[in-house]
Amino acid sequence: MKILLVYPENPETFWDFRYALKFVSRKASSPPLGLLTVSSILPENWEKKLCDMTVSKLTDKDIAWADFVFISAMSVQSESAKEVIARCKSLGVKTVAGGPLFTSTHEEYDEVDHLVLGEAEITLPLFIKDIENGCPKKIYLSDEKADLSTTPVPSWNLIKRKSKYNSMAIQYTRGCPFNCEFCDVTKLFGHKLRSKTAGQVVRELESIYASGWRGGVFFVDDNFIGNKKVLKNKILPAITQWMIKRKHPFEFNTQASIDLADDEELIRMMVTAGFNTVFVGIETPDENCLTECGKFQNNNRDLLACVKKIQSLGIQVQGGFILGFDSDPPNIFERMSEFIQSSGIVTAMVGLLKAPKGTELHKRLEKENRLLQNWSGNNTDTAMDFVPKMDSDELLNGYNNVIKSLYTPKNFYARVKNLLRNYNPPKNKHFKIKFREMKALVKSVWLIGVVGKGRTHYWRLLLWSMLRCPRSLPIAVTLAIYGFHFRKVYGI
Ligand code: B12
Ligand code: SF4
Repeated sequence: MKILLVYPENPETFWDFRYALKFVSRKASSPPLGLLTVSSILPENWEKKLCDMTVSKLTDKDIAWADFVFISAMSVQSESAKEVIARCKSLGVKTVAGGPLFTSTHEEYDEVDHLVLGEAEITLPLFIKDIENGCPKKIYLSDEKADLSTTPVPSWNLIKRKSKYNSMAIQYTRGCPFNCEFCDVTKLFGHKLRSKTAGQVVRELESIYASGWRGGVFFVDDNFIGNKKVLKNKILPAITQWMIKRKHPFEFNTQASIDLADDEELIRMMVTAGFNTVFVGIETPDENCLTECGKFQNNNRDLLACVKKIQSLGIQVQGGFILGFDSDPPNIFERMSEFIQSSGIVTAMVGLLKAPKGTELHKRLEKENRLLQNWSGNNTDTAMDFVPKMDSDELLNGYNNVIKSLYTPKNFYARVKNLLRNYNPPKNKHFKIKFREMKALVKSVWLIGVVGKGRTHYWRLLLWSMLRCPRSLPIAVTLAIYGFHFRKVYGI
């Protein structure tokens, strides 16, 4: 059996980092881990090829080669996914679809031959058995969640052009114990935290290492610190030992809840293991809004102090923020900008509240008769998918003002300085400037420092970092490049 695994194209978004990746001659942030995992579950004797359309073109020849085209996608990729399905149809090749887009909106994909939904560890073996018996069904659905301790190592051998990616990826846990009203992670993966063992994590690190990769590795867990005890006693010591044995080939980033700030020992252990960046869902500085969306882990704490603490111990914080809650007070826009500006969160994804299908928010708004169109899948687009409590124009204007104020060169560079004043980068004896990074620096000098908007701010930042915190100079350049991407995406 010949299987072509296809990851459709992404539109331009905040997180696709396309303009920043050009500086380091990369095309995508990370490979499609879902498809690599699916491939590892397929029978060994089936032939497999991967086409990640972010890094390479999908040709008719590729499609015609396959007995089945397996497609995985997020909602944001729906347009490209539909095109791929139509192309397969016209070439007479059967399609199999799974992953978040199809799991949350499968009723919109009648043209797909086989919808294998939910977690592949559960539904894919049923499909394989039916294929082998010549009676595959249209749809495979299950509420059962996989036991990750039996998930095989993803098929890294399928990635032929690793140099096109900025980082590789590992998933240690699935599921999240929290219950934020707008979030579909818990709908897709449940509340119970399920994890791989330390042995599995080390095997995955080893397999990425053996594939020749050196550089960034993204732990894609929705909340890496979901079980702090196991993390401290087993996982982080295992990662640290492995990193020492292999002479520190990787740098890690991940996602975590804000209570990371409560555990200094855990932060220090993460830094020792090689973590340098964490994405935190902060959402809003307003207590009532936090209560409204059920983000209780963020309530009753000094969020600013939490961010500063994580940064000062050596981990950069990226943040997710939301405007459009029913409880948003009229001054939320100023408060949001002020909070982000003084936090030194340089990569601040501010989105309008969205109500993905299946979420508690979607259910509530449906009852309240406030739903409009379907969500596009992009958290930072400005089309409302429900009727907000605040006047729509006021909300949109306020939102646009927040974005403009955060990403205008003056404020953006001031925020980078805010971070670097407080951030304490780990002394990295293993850090070597690579050719690619030198090229990025040269490109940044030309594109940001000579022809770019806000070039004086760029030079001031570089000079300031050289004098005040020379160890942070590579970070200053990287963040200046991020700024270039954000300004392009937001048209600033
Ligand atoms: C890593 C990640 C990213 C990476 C993408 C890397 C990549 N190349 O895929 C980055 C940071 C770039 C990213 C960006 C975005 N992301 Co994202 N991301 C994730 C995250 C945290 C992990 C994905 C992952 O690797 N999981 C591990 C693998 C093993 O799981 P999986 O892909 O789900 O695959 C399993 C099953 O779904 C299934 N499966 C998957 N595909 C297939 C295919 C077939 C044929 C079959 C049978 C089964 C199957 O089997 C797998 C094993 O069980 C998820 C959350 C999550 N917990 O999954 C969000 C998530 C996928 N992202 C999401 C969103 C919204 C975004 C953004 C739109 C946010 C934004 N505002 O910009 C952007 C899009 C940017 C862009 N244009 O690229 C949503 C998608 C919701 C949806 N319904 O589509 C998720 C679910 C998080 C959330 N709820 O907010 N993301
Ligand atoms: S937003 Fe984050 S913390 Fe909240 S339920 Fe989703 S994954 Fe969990």
